[in-house]
Amino acid sequence: MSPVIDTIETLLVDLPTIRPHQLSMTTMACQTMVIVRLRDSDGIEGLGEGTTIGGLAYGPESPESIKRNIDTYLAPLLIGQPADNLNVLRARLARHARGNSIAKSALETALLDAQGKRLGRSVAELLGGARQTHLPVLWTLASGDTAKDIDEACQRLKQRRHGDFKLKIGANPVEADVRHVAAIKEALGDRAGVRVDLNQAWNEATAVRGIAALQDAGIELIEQPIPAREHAGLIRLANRFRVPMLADEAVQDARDGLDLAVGGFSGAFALKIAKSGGLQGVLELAHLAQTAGIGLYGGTLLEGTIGTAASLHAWATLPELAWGTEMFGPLLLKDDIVAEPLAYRDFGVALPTGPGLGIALDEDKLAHYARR
Ligand code: MUC
Ligand code: MG
Repeated sequence: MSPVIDTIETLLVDLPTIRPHQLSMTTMACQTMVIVRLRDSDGIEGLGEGTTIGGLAYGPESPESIKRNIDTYLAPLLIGQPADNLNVLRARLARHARGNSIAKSALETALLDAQGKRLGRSVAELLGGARQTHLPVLWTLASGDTAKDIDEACQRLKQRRHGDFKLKIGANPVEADVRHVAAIKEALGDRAGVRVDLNQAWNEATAVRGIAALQDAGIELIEQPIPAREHAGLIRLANRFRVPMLADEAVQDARDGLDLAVGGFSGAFALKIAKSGGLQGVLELAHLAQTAGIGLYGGTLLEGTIGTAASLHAWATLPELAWGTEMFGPLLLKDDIVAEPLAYRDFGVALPTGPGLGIALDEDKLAHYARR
């Protein structure tokens, strides 16, 4: 007889960041994660995480809405159901609840973790098997200060922690942003690749001006320069410049991916389990992109260790990540709620081993940081 899903508990967990993290739409001093603890009738517990950036600054789900919508609408759809058929459970969530991709991703992660523990298999194995066990990880420079960013990048290179850097820009006038980026690229030279993420900050005319200057400065990738809905504009920019465009907010799921590919987009997609409603959805997008010749990048919504590990299990199954990953979320946080942190070394991170996600909670830390 199949085990059934008995209980689903959600907790808001607030962890301070190691420094203010300045993006075009918000500055973060703290990250709030929604942690899911799903318990099945055979006593197995699955862990999940749903996390976004800056309350409602990044997208339509906030930590509080993720928790409330799981508690009120999504968990009751799962409780009492057989726990071991993920395709049926995923379809049930899709049929009865629209949107809420971060909440769905948190639940699917917990279901996969539980199923992996039950079968003695890692989540990557449940998804067909890992093709790599060490994934490259870049670092995001976003202190808001050019000299501090250069110093931070030099330290990370010296520690062999990160070999590429993404700069968050768009909060300042274009000329100031370009000066900031060019100074960092000049200081790092050929030692590191430098990319930028606008988080939708520019209009198309500003983007044409800004990207031309960034291309001249030697920047290797331009992430989401214009608003998410402007697919046609992003395709025009991709065709206009030598430097490739990375679609992030523009590509939530396979449907967006198809629209961009059919529209003639060239460049790359940022994959995020949170955008695509979980690991299976994000892999659907990844496979579509591969077929269309679009490059892949393992993206983060700055999740903590649980969400980062879940993403790593998905990325590990892919044959190629042309632009590597940015799975550095746990390193941006002052502390962690897991017993064993992820192993970051040699410009990347090791895929966790063991059944499920391969992650165990530190109950004391969780109790300390959980919101009351
Ligand atoms: C984003 O938009 O890419 C990734 C790194 C970071 O600092 O923010 C995220 C989200
Ligand atoms: Mg982005």
